Amino acid sequence: MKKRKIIVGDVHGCSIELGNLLKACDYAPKTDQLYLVGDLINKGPDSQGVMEIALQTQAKCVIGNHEYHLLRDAQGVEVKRSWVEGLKRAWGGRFASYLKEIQSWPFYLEEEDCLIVHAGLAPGQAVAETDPFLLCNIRTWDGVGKRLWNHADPAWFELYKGEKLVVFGHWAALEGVIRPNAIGLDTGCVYGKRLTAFILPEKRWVSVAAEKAYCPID
Ligand SMILES: [Mn+2]
Repeated sequence: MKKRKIIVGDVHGCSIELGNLLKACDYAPKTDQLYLVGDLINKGPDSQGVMEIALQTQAKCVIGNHEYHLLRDAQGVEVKRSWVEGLKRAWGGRFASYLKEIQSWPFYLEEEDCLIVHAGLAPGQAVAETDPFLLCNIRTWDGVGKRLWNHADPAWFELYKGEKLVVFGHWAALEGVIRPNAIGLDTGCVYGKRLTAFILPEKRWVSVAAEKAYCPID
């Protein structure tokens, strides 16, 4: 039997809500495959707990902009961000193994019925040839990919004409996107809103309320 896909938006350290959401989906490892659309870590209270759930469930994950910065930091190619130091302290001896796990994640996952990416696609570009930074940061499209976030530009998914269903996260302010070929799953859990899953093949939305607002909206 084919497993259901339970695809979950930006968790950002909200391990309690992730546990609640899996229960609300009746998640069972024998019948379901969990996917996480990136940004599992940072901002929220328990990035370690989220990493543990990802490992225990053998979730398929893609890299979000927060994991991207963590990896760049680990490679020494980026100015240190204070939250990375915080995670190093919080994760202690587990930092190296979590880092290794995150390094194994791709920037996108192409399945037979959907394409999973953290932020989105560049209109008109093949995903395999798109800059990974763009895949985990884009919100809007300026025609060339220089500005990835500008109120004057259209959202990337308004220009996306592909038939393949793209499932993404990253854009919490939209509180979810439902289009025939694009599903946005960041519903702002860490900001006190909801954590959301989209289940395939049934195309069902399941969401649970955040326990609290862990972080101000930036
Ligand atoms: Mn993000």
